Amino acid sequence: MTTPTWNADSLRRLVQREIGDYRLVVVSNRQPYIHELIEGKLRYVVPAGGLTTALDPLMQECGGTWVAYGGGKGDWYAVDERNRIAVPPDDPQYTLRLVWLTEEQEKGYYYGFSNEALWPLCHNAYTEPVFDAEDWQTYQAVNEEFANQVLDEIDGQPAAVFTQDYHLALLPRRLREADPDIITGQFWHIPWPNPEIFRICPWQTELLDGLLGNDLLGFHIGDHCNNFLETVSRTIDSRVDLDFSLISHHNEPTLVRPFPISVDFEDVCQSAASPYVTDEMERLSDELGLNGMVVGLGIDRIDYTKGIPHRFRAMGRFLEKNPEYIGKVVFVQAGVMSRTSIDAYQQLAEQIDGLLEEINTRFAVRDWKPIIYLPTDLPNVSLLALRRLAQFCVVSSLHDGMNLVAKEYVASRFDEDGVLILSPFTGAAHELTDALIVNPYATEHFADAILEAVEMPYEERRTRMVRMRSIVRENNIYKWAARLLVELMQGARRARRPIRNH
Ligand code: GDG
Repeated sequence: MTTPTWNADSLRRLVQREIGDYRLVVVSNRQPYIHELIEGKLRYVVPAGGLTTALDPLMQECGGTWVAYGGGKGDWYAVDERNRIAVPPDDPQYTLRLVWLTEEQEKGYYYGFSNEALWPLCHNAYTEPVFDAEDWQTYQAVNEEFANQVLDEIDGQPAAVFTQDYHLALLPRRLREADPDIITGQFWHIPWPNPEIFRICPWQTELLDGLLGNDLLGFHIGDHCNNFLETVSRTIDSRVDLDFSLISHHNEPTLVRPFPISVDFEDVCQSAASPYVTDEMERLSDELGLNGMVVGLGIDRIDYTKGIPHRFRAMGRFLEKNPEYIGKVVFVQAGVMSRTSIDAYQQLAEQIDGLLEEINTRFAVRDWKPIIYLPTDLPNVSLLALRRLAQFCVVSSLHDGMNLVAKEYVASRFDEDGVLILSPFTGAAHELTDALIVNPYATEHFADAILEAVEMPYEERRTRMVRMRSIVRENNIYKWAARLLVELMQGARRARRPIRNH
Protein backbone atom coordinates (compact mmCIF):
# COMPACT_ATOMS: atom_id res chain seq x y z
CA MET A 1 0.00 0.00 0.00
CA THR A 2 1.37 3.42 -0.88
CA THR A 3 1.10 6.26 1.64
CA PRO A 4 -0.77 9.31 0.30
CA THR A 5 1.50 12.23 -0.54
CA TRP A 6 1.14 15.50 1.34
CA ASN A 7 -0.86 18.30 -0.26
CA ALA A 8 -2.39 21.64 0.74
CA ASP A 9 -5.54 19.93 2.09
CA SER A 10 -3.77 17.41 4.28
CA LEU A 11 -1.52 20.20 5.55
CA ARG A 12 -4.62 22.24 6.43
CA ARG A 13 -6.12 19.34 8.38
CA LEU A 14 -2.86 18.90 10.25
CA VAL A 15 -2.79 22.58 11.16
CA GLN A 16 -6.30 22.38 12.61
CA ARG A 17 -5.24 19.44 14.76
CA GLU A 18 -1.86 20.73 15.94
CA ILE A 19 -2.25 24.45 16.43
CA GLY A 20 -5.29 24.47 18.73
CA ASP A 21 -5.51 27.76 20.63
CA TYR A 22 -2.05 28.87 19.64
CA ARG A 23 -1.55 31.80 17.34
CA LEU A 24 0.95 31.02 14.58
CA VAL A 25 3.33 33.82 13.68
CA VAL A 26 5.74 33.39 10.77
CA VAL A 27 8.64 35.84 10.62
CA SER A 28 10.84 36.32 7.57
CA ASN A 29 12.82 39.04 5.92
CA ARG A 30 10.89 38.70 2.65
CA GLN A 31 7.11 39.12 2.57
CA PRO A 32 4.72 36.68 0.85
CA TYR A 33 2.82 39.43 -1.04
CA ILE A 34 4.72 42.47 -2.23
CA HIS A 35 2.71 45.57 -3.11
CA GLU A 36 3.99 47.64 -5.98
CA LEU A 37 2.81 50.89 -7.50
CA ILE A 38 2.47 50.30 -11.21
CA GLU A 39 1.32 53.30 -13.29
CA GLY A 40 -0.19 54.81 -10.14
CA LYS A 41 -2.14 51.64 -9.33
CA LEU A 42 -1.56 49.33 -6.38
CA ARG A 43 -0.71 45.82 -7.57
CA TYR A 44 0.72 42.88 -5.71
CA VAL A 45 3.21 40.21 -6.71
CA VAL A 46 3.96 36.87 -5.10
CA PRO A 47 7.73 36.43 -4.97
CA ALA A 48 9.13 33.32 -6.67
CA GLY A 49 10.35 30.49 -4.49
CA GLY A 50 9.24 27.73 -2.20
CA LEU A 51 8.76 29.61 1.04
CA THR A 52 5.48 31.30 0.21
CA THR A 53 4.19 28.14 -1.44
CA ALA A 54 4.81 26.13 1.71
CA LEU A 55 3.78 28.54 4.38
CA ASP A 56 0.91 30.36 2.70
CA PRO A 57 -1.61 27.42 2.94
CA LEU A 58 -0.58 26.89 6.53
CA MET A 59 -1.19 30.56 7.33
CA GLN A 60 -4.43 30.61 5.38
CA GLU A 61 -5.72 27.73 7.46
CA CYS A 62 -4.80 29.04 10.90
CA GLY A 63 -5.31 32.73 10.14
CA GLY A 64 -2.17 33.80 11.97
CA THR A 65 0.20 36.66 11.26
CA TRP A 66 3.20 36.87 8.96
CA VAL A 67 5.71 39.53 10.00
CA ALA A 68 8.16 40.68 7.30
CA TYR A 69 10.12 43.62 6.00
CA GLY A 70 8.00 45.92 3.83
CA GLY A 71 10.28 46.32 0.84
CA GLY A 72 7.65 46.94 -1.89
CA LYS A 73 7.18 50.46 -3.29
CA GLY A 74 3.43 50.22 -2.73
CA ASP A 75 3.47 48.61 0.72
CA TRP A 76 3.12 51.87 2.58
CA TYR A 77 -0.15 52.60 0.76
CA ALA A 78 -1.56 49.12 1.37
CA VAL A 79 -1.24 48.89 5.19
CA ASP A 80 -3.53 50.13 7.98
CA GLU A 81 -2.37 52.27 10.92
CA ARG A 82 -0.83 49.19 12.61
CA ASN A 83 1.12 48.33 9.46
CA ARG A 84 -1.12 45.38 8.71
CA ILE A 85 -2.67 44.07 5.49
CA ALA A 86 -5.16 41.23 5.13
CA VAL A 87 -3.83 38.67 2.64
CA PRO A 88 -4.13 37.05 0.15
CA PRO A 89 -5.34 40.39 -1.24
CA ASP A 90 -8.06 38.69 -3.34
CA ASP A 91 -9.42 36.49 -0.56
CA PRO A 92 -8.05 37.60 2.84
CA GLN A 93 -7.36 34.78 5.30
CA TYR A 94 -4.50 36.00 7.48
CA THR A 95 -2.58 39.10 8.48
CA LEU A 96 0.64 40.38 7.00
CA ARG A 97 2.37 42.84 9.29
CA LEU A 98 5.19 44.89 7.85
CA VAL A 99 8.33 46.15 9.52
CA TRP A 100 9.77 49.35 8.02
CA LEU A 101 13.50 49.79 7.72
CA THR A 102 15.43 52.88 6.74
CA GLU A 103 17.85 52.71 3.83
CA GLU A 104 20.70 52.72 6.33
CA GLN A 105 19.16 49.82 8.25
CA GLU A 106 18.60 47.81 5.10
CA LYS A 107 22.21 48.45 4.13
CA GLY A 108 23.68 47.35 7.47
CA TYR A 109 21.31 44.50 8.33
CA TYR A 110 20.48 42.98 4.94
CA TYR A 111 23.35 43.79 2.57
CA GLY A 112 25.88 44.15 5.39
CA PHE A 113 25.75 41.63 8.18
CA SER A 114 23.35 39.13 6.59
CA ASN A 115 24.86 39.01 3.13
CA GLU A 116 28.46 40.17 3.52
CA ALA A 117 29.14 38.35 6.80
CA LEU A 118 26.74 35.45 7.45
CA TRP A 119 26.15 34.36 3.83
CA PRO A 120 29.85 33.83 2.94
CA LEU A 121 30.59 32.55 6.46
CA CYS A 122 28.05 29.73 6.07
CA HIS A 123 29.01 28.80 2.49
CA ASN A 124 32.38 27.26 1.69
CA ALA A 125 32.76 29.28 -1.48
CA TYR A 126 36.04 31.03 -0.59
CA THR A 127 34.64 34.54 -0.44
CA GLU A 128 35.91 36.24 2.70
CA PRO A 129 33.18 37.41 5.09
CA VAL A 130 33.20 41.09 6.04
CA PHE A 131 32.64 41.59 9.77
CA ASP A 132 31.78 45.24 10.18
CA ALA A 133 30.95 46.39 13.70
CA GLU A 134 28.42 48.95 12.50
CA ASP A 135 26.62 46.35 10.37
CA TRP A 136 26.49 44.09 13.40
CA GLN A 137 24.94 46.86 15.48
CA THR A 138 22.35 47.46 12.80
CA TYR A 139 21.65 43.72 12.58
CA GLN A 140 21.03 43.65 16.33
CA ALA A 141 18.78 46.70 16.18
CA VAL A 142 16.73 45.31 13.27
CA ASN A 143 16.31 41.94 15.02
CA GLU A 144 15.11 43.88 18.06
CA GLU A 145 12.63 45.78 15.91
CA PHE A 146 11.25 42.55 14.44
CA ALA A 147 10.95 41.13 17.98
CA ASN A 148 9.00 44.18 19.16
CA GLN A 149 6.56 43.86 16.28
CA VAL A 150 6.08 40.13 16.94
CA LEU A 151 5.51 40.71 20.67
CA ASP A 152 3.04 43.48 19.98
CA GLU A 153 1.21 41.16 17.61
CA ILE A 154 1.09 38.29 20.12
CA ASP A 155 0.03 40.57 22.97
CA GLY A 156 0.54 37.92 25.68
CA GLN A 157 -1.62 35.25 24.00
CA PRO A 158 -0.38 31.67 23.53
CA ALA A 159 1.71 31.70 20.38
CA ALA A 160 4.12 29.70 18.25
CA VAL A 161 6.62 31.79 16.30
CA PHE A 162 8.29 30.26 13.26
CA THR A 163 11.27 32.34 12.11
CA GLN A 164 12.95 32.01 8.73
CA ASP A 165 16.63 32.17 7.96
CA TYR A 166 19.88 33.86 8.80
CA HIS A 167 18.59 37.44 8.77
CA LEU A 168 16.92 36.91 12.14
CA ALA A 169 19.29 34.82 14.26
CA LEU A 170 18.86 36.97 17.37
CA LEU A 171 15.07 37.14 17.33
CA PRO A 172 14.21 33.87 19.17
CA ARG A 173 16.30 34.71 22.24
CA ARG A 174 14.71 38.12 22.44
CA LEU A 175 11.23 36.55 22.27
CA ARG A 176 12.05 33.99 24.92
CA GLU A 177 13.38 36.68 27.26
CA ALA A 178 10.16 38.63 26.85
CA ASP A 179 7.82 35.65 27.22
CA PRO A 180 9.20 32.16 27.96
CA ASP A 181 5.88 30.54 27.06
CA ILE A 182 6.17 31.42 23.38
CA ILE A 183 6.99 28.32 21.34
CA THR A 184 9.90 29.22 19.07
CA GLY A 185 11.11 27.48 15.91
CA GLN A 186 13.47 28.56 13.16
CA PHE A 187 14.52 27.19 9.80
CA TRP A 188 18.03 28.01 8.60
CA HIS A 189 17.83 27.91 4.79
CA ILE A 190 21.58 27.94 4.16
CA PRO A 191 24.31 25.50 5.26
CA TRP A 192 25.87 25.61 8.71
CA PRO A 193 29.69 25.48 8.51
CA ASN A 194 32.02 23.45 10.70
CA PRO A 195 33.24 25.01 13.98
CA GLU A 196 36.68 25.87 12.54
CA ILE A 197 35.03 28.12 10.00
CA PHE A 198 32.33 29.55 12.24
CA ARG A 199 34.80 30.57 14.95
CA ILE A 200 36.23 33.40 12.80
CA CYS A 201 33.01 35.33 13.44
CA PRO A 202 33.70 37.89 16.17
CA TRP A 203 30.10 37.57 17.40
CA GLN A 204 29.79 33.79 17.30
CA THR A 205 28.66 33.50 20.93
CA GLU A 206 25.90 36.07 20.54
CA LEU A 207 24.63 34.41 17.35
CA LEU A 208 24.57 30.96 18.95
CA ASP A 209 22.88 32.30 22.06
CA GLY A 210 20.25 33.92 19.85
CA LEU A 211 19.56 30.72 17.94
CA LEU A 212 19.39 28.70 21.16
CA GLY A 213 16.36 30.77 22.09
CA ASN A 214 14.56 28.33 19.77
CA ASP A 215 12.71 25.22 20.89
CA LEU A 216 13.32 23.78 17.43
CA LEU A 217 16.03 24.63 14.93
CA GLY A 218 15.80 23.11 11.44
CA PHE A 219 18.42 22.69 8.72
CA HIS A 220 18.10 21.00 5.33
CA ILE A 221 20.35 18.01 6.02
CA GLY A 222 21.92 16.04 8.85
CA ASP A 223 25.45 17.34 8.09
CA HIS A 224 24.38 20.91 8.81
CA CYS A 225 22.70 19.79 12.05
CA ASN A 226 25.89 17.98 13.10
CA ASN A 227 28.03 21.03 12.29
CA PHE A 228 25.72 23.15 14.42
CA LEU A 229 25.78 20.71 17.37
CA GLU A 230 29.56 20.57 17.21
CA THR A 231 29.87 24.36 16.93
CA VAL A 232 27.72 24.80 20.04
CA SER A 233 29.57 22.16 22.04
CA ARG A 234 32.93 23.81 21.25
CA THR A 235 31.83 27.39 21.70
CA ILE A 236 29.42 27.91 24.55
CA ASP A 237 28.60 26.47 27.92
CA SER A 238 25.93 23.89 27.15
CA ARG A 239 25.10 20.18 27.19
CA VAL A 240 24.91 18.63 23.74
CA ASP A 241 23.22 15.27 23.37
CA LEU A 242 24.32 13.95 19.99
CA ASP A 243 22.04 10.89 20.15
CA PHE A 244 18.89 13.01 20.45
CA SER A 245 20.25 16.08 18.63
CA LEU A 246 19.28 18.06 21.68
CA ILE A 247 21.11 21.03 23.18
CA SER A 248 20.56 22.30 26.68
CA HIS A 249 21.72 25.86 27.28
CA HIS A 250 20.70 27.92 30.36
CA ASN A 251 18.74 24.77 31.26
CA GLU A 252 16.58 25.25 28.16
CA PRO A 253 16.38 22.71 25.35
CA THR A 254 16.77 23.22 21.61
CA LEU A 255 15.98 20.33 19.30
CA VAL A 256 18.05 20.32 16.10
CA ARG A 257 16.54 18.44 13.16
CA PRO A 258 16.91 18.07 9.38
CA PHE A 259 13.91 19.04 7.20
CA PRO A 260 14.82 18.91 3.49
CA ILE A 261 12.84 21.66 1.78
CA SER A 262 11.20 21.00 -1.56
CA VAL A 263 8.78 22.26 -4.22
CA ASP A 264 5.07 21.90 -4.89
CA PHE A 265 5.61 18.95 -7.19
CA GLU A 266 2.06 18.66 -8.55
CA ASP A 267 1.75 22.36 -9.19
CA VAL A 268 5.08 22.61 -11.03
CA CYS A 269 4.30 19.46 -13.00
CA GLN A 270 0.82 20.65 -14.06
CA SER A 271 2.05 24.16 -14.88
CA ALA A 272 4.77 22.68 -17.09
CA ALA A 273 2.14 20.76 -19.07
CA SER A 274 0.07 23.87 -19.83
CA PRO A 275 -0.44 24.89 -23.49
CA TYR A 276 0.99 28.35 -22.68
CA VAL A 277 4.29 26.65 -21.93
CA THR A 278 4.21 24.79 -25.25
CA ASP A 279 3.67 28.12 -27.06
CA GLU A 280 6.50 29.68 -25.08
CA MET A 281 8.79 26.78 -26.03
CA GLU A 282 8.18 27.55 -29.67
CA ARG A 283 8.69 31.26 -29.17
CA LEU A 284 11.94 30.82 -27.24
CA SER A 285 13.28 28.23 -29.68
CA ASP A 286 12.81 30.67 -32.55
CA GLU A 287 14.11 33.67 -30.66
CA LEU A 288 17.20 31.94 -29.26
CA GLY A 289 17.88 29.67 -32.24
CA LEU A 290 17.43 26.45 -30.26
CA ASN A 291 15.71 24.42 -32.99
CA GLY A 292 17.61 21.21 -33.68
CA MET A 293 20.08 21.86 -30.84
CA VAL A 294 20.80 19.80 -27.75
CA VAL A 295 20.01 22.36 -25.04
CA GLY A 296 21.68 22.58 -21.62
CA LEU A 297 20.26 24.88 -18.95
CA GLY A 298 21.22 26.76 -15.81
CA ILE A 299 18.74 28.87 -13.80
CA ASP A 300 20.15 30.67 -10.80
CA ARG A 301 20.10 33.79 -8.79
CA ILE A 302 23.46 35.14 -9.97
CA ASP A 303 25.46 34.35 -6.84
CA TYR A 304 29.08 33.30 -6.28
CA THR A 305 27.93 30.17 -4.42
CA LYS A 306 26.19 28.77 -7.52
CA GLY A 307 29.36 27.90 -9.49
CA ILE A 308 28.35 29.69 -12.70
CA PRO A 309 31.93 30.36 -13.93
CA HIS A 310 32.74 26.71 -13.17
CA ARG A 311 29.99 25.44 -15.48
CA PHE A 312 31.03 27.86 -18.26
CA ARG A 313 34.60 26.56 -18.00
CA ALA A 314 33.30 22.98 -18.16
CA MET A 315 31.22 23.86 -21.23
CA GLY A 316 34.36 25.31 -22.90
CA ARG A 317 36.38 22.21 -22.03
CA PHE A 318 33.57 19.94 -23.32
CA LEU A 319 33.70 21.65 -26.72
CA GLU A 320 37.49 21.57 -26.74
CA LYS A 321 37.47 17.80 -26.13
CA ASN A 322 34.49 17.07 -28.37
CA PRO A 323 34.65 19.51 -31.32
CA GLU A 324 32.04 17.46 -33.19
CA TYR A 325 29.46 19.12 -30.93
CA ILE A 326 30.40 22.67 -31.94
CA GLY A 327 27.26 24.17 -33.48
CA LYS A 328 25.09 21.38 -32.03
CA VAL A 329 24.97 21.87 -28.25
CA VAL A 330 23.98 25.17 -26.68
CA PHE A 331 23.94 26.14 -23.02
CA VAL A 332 21.33 28.66 -21.84
CA GLN A 333 22.08 30.41 -18.56
CA ALA A 334 19.11 32.28 -17.09
CA GLY A 335 18.57 33.97 -13.76
CA VAL A 336 18.25 37.24 -11.93
CA MET A 337 21.12 39.41 -10.78
CA SER A 338 21.04 39.79 -7.02
CA ARG A 339 22.72 41.84 -4.25
CA THR A 340 24.47 43.93 -6.88
CA SER A 341 25.56 46.60 -4.40
CA ILE A 342 27.97 44.11 -2.81
CA ASP A 343 31.55 44.04 -4.23
CA ALA A 344 31.76 40.24 -4.46
CA TYR A 345 28.65 40.19 -6.68
CA GLN A 346 30.04 42.91 -8.97
CA GLN A 347 33.26 40.93 -9.30
CA LEU A 348 31.24 37.82 -10.14
CA ALA A 349 29.32 39.70 -12.85
CA GLU A 350 32.64 40.83 -14.39
CA GLN A 351 34.07 37.31 -14.19
CA ILE A 352 30.98 35.89 -15.92
CA ASP A 353 31.14 38.52 -18.68
CA GLY A 354 34.85 37.81 -19.23
CA LEU A 355 34.33 34.04 -19.51
CA LEU A 356 31.34 34.46 -21.81
CA GLU A 357 33.33 36.65 -24.15
CA GLU A 358 36.28 34.26 -24.14
CA ILE A 359 34.30 31.02 -24.69
CA ASN A 360 31.77 32.44 -27.12
CA THR A 361 34.47 34.11 -29.22
CA ARG A 362 36.61 30.99 -29.29
CA PHE A 363 33.91 28.55 -30.41
CA ALA A 364 31.41 30.70 -32.36
CA VAL A 365 30.48 29.53 -35.85
CA ARG A 366 28.23 31.62 -38.12
CA ASP A 367 25.30 32.78 -35.93
CA TRP A 368 25.78 29.97 -33.36
CA LYS A 369 27.50 30.52 -30.02
CA PRO A 370 27.86 27.97 -27.22
CA ILE A 371 26.47 29.99 -24.28
CA ILE A 372 23.36 32.18 -24.27
CA TYR A 373 23.24 34.36 -21.18
CA LEU A 374 19.88 35.78 -20.00
CA PRO A 375 20.54 37.63 -16.73
CA THR A 376 16.97 38.90 -16.38
CA ASP A 377 14.02 38.07 -14.15
CA LEU A 378 12.20 35.76 -16.54
CA PRO A 379 8.51 35.02 -16.01
CA ASN A 380 7.59 31.59 -14.73
CA VAL A 381 6.22 30.50 -18.12
CA SER A 382 9.64 31.07 -19.73
CA LEU A 383 11.44 29.17 -16.98
CA LEU A 384 9.03 26.25 -17.39
CA ALA A 385 9.54 26.32 -21.16
CA LEU A 386 13.33 26.36 -20.80
CA ARG A 387 13.21 23.39 -18.41
CA ARG A 388 11.20 21.43 -20.94
CA LEU A 389 13.50 22.40 -23.81
CA ALA A 390 16.62 21.37 -21.92
CA GLN A 391 17.97 17.87 -22.41
CA PHE A 392 20.16 18.54 -19.40
CA CYS A 393 20.08 20.97 -16.49
CA VAL A 394 23.22 21.96 -14.60
CA VAL A 395 23.27 22.78 -10.88
CA SER A 396 26.93 23.31 -10.01
CA SER A 397 26.79 25.04 -6.63
CA LEU A 398 30.03 25.30 -4.69
CA HIS A 399 27.88 24.98 -1.58
CA ASP A 400 24.09 25.15 -1.27
CA GLY A 401 21.65 24.42 1.55
CA MET A 402 19.24 22.52 -0.70
CA ASN A 403 18.85 24.04 -4.22
CA LEU A 404 15.31 24.19 -5.48
CA VAL A 405 16.30 24.62 -9.13
CA ALA A 406 17.28 20.93 -9.24
CA LYS A 407 13.92 19.84 -7.82
CA GLU A 408 12.00 22.23 -10.09
CA TYR A 409 13.69 20.74 -13.16
CA VAL A 410 12.71 17.23 -12.08
CA ALA A 411 9.14 18.27 -11.21
CA SER A 412 8.74 20.02 -14.61
CA ARG A 413 9.70 16.94 -16.63
CA PHE A 414 6.27 15.27 -16.78
CA ASP A 415 7.56 13.68 -20.01
CA GLU A 416 10.06 11.75 -17.83
CA ASP A 417 12.99 12.87 -19.96
CA GLY A 418 16.05 14.99 -19.16
CA VAL A 419 19.35 14.64 -17.29
CA LEU A 420 20.29 16.51 -14.14
CA ILE A 421 23.97 17.32 -13.55
CA LEU A 422 24.24 18.06 -9.86
CA SER A 423 26.96 19.22 -7.50
CA PRO A 424 27.58 16.97 -4.49
CA PHE A 425 27.80 20.14 -2.38
CA THR A 426 24.04 20.76 -2.53
CA GLY A 427 21.49 19.42 -0.04
CA ALA A 428 19.56 18.11 -3.07
CA ALA A 429 22.37 15.67 -3.93
CA HIS A 430 21.42 13.66 -0.81
CA GLU A 431 18.04 12.86 -2.34
CA LEU A 432 18.61 13.04 -6.11
CA THR A 433 21.18 10.29 -6.40
CA ASP A 434 20.10 9.50 -9.98
CA ALA A 435 21.55 12.79 -11.14
CA LEU A 436 25.06 12.83 -12.64
CA ILE A 437 26.86 13.97 -9.51
CA VAL A 438 29.88 16.11 -10.40
CA ASN A 439 32.34 18.19 -8.41
CA PRO A 440 32.15 21.66 -10.05
CA TYR A 441 35.82 22.33 -9.31
CA ALA A 442 36.86 19.23 -11.32
CA THR A 443 36.57 20.77 -14.80
CA GLU A 444 37.73 17.64 -16.61
CA HIS A 445 35.08 15.40 -14.96
CA PHE A 446 32.51 18.13 -15.37
CA ALA A 447 33.18 18.31 -19.14
CA ASP A 448 32.85 14.51 -19.32
CA ALA A 449 29.53 14.66 -17.46
CA ILE A 450 28.23 17.13 -20.07
CA LEU A 451 29.24 14.64 -22.77
CA GLU A 452 27.48 11.85 -20.87
CA ALA A 453 24.33 13.96 -20.56
CA VAL A 454 24.40 14.79 -24.27
CA GLU A 455 24.89 11.17 -25.32
CA MET A 456 22.83 9.37 -22.68
CA PRO A 457 20.32 7.01 -24.34
CA TYR A 458 16.65 7.82 -23.87
CA GLU A 459 15.95 4.68 -21.79
CA GLU A 460 18.59 5.59 -19.23
CA ARG A 461 17.46 9.21 -19.08
CA ARG A 462 13.94 8.02 -18.46
CA THR A 463 14.85 5.46 -15.76
CA ARG A 464 16.82 8.06 -13.83
CA MET A 465 14.17 10.77 -14.23
CA VAL A 466 11.32 8.48 -13.13
CA ARG A 467 13.18 7.65 -9.92
CA MET A 468 14.03 11.28 -9.19
CA ARG A 469 10.43 12.33 -9.85
CA SER A 470 9.06 9.80 -7.43
CA ILE A 471 11.39 11.15 -4.71
CA VAL A 472 10.42 14.80 -5.27
CA ARG A 473 6.71 13.89 -5.56
CA GLU A 474 6.88 12.13 -2.19
CA ASN A 475 9.16 14.61 -0.38
CA ASN A 476 7.27 17.70 -1.46
CA ILE A 477 6.99 21.13 0.13
CA TYR A 478 3.85 20.21 2.08
CA LYS A 479 5.66 17.34 3.74
CA TRP A 480 8.42 19.76 4.74
CA ALA A 481 5.91 22.14 6.35
CA ALA A 482 3.95 19.30 7.99
CA ARG A 483 7.01 17.69 9.58
CA LEU A 484 8.23 21.02 10.86
CA LEU A 485 4.89 21.89 12.36
CA VAL A 486 4.55 18.54 14.14
CA GLU A 487 8.09 18.74 15.55
CA LEU A 488 7.47 22.31 16.69
CA MET A 489 4.13 21.69 18.37
CA GLN A 490 4.87 18.21 19.79
CA GLY A 491 8.59 17.37 19.78
CA ALA A 492 9.87 20.70 20.99
CA ARG A 493 7.28 20.98 23.75
CA ARG A 494 8.02 17.43 24.91
CA ALA A 495 11.72 18.25 25.09
CA ARG A 496 10.95 21.38 27.13
CA ARG A 497 8.96 19.62 29.84
CA PRO A 498 11.54 17.52 31.73
CA ILE A 499 14.07 20.35 31.84
CA ARG A 500 11.61 22.98 33.03
CA ASN A 501 10.20 20.64 35.73
CA HIS A 502 13.57 19.99 37.38
C1 GDG B 1 18.15 29.60 -0.35
C2 GDG B 1 19.29 28.59 -0.20
C3 GDG B 1 17.63 26.73 -0.50
C4 GDG B 1 16.01 31.77 -10.13
N1 GDG B 1 16.14 32.62 -11.14
C5 GDG B 1 14.91 33.12 -11.43
C6 GDG B 1 14.01 32.55 -10.54
N2 GDG B 1 14.70 31.71 -9.75
C7 GDG B 1 14.09 30.89 -8.69
C8 GDG B 1 14.36 29.41 -8.86
C9 GDG B 1 14.19 28.90 -7.43
C10 GDG B 1 14.69 30.08 -6.59
O1 GDG B 1 14.67 31.22 -7.44
C11 GDG B 1 16.11 29.84 -6.11
O2 GDG B 1 16.10 28.85 -5.11
P1 GDG B 1 17.43 28.08 -4.66
O3 GDG B 1 17.04 27.01 -3.72
O4 GDG B 1 18.12 27.55 -5.86
O5 GDG B 1 18.42 29.14 -4.06
P2 GDG B 1 18.52 30.41 -3.04
O6 GDG B 1 17.82 31.60 -3.59
O7 GDG B 1 19.98 30.59 -2.82
O8 GDG B 1 17.79 29.96 -1.69
C12 GDG B 1 18.99 27.30 -0.96
C13 GDG B 1 16.55 27.81 -0.53
O9 GDG B 1 16.94 28.97 0.20
C14 GDG B 1 15.24 27.29 0.09
O10 GDG B 1 15.45 26.88 1.41
O11 GDG B 1 17.27 25.67 -1.38
O12 GDG B 1 19.99 26.34 -0.71
O13 GDG B 1 20.51 29.15 -0.66
O14 GDG B 1 12.83 28.71 -7.12
O15 GDG B 1 13.47 28.86 -9.80
N3 GDG B 1 12.69 32.84 -10.55
C15 GDG B 1 12.25 33.75 -11.47
N4 GDG B 1 13.09 34.35 -12.36
C16 GDG B 1 14.41 34.06 -12.38
O16 GDG B 1 15.16 34.59 -13.18
N5 GDG B 1 10.94 34.04 -11.48
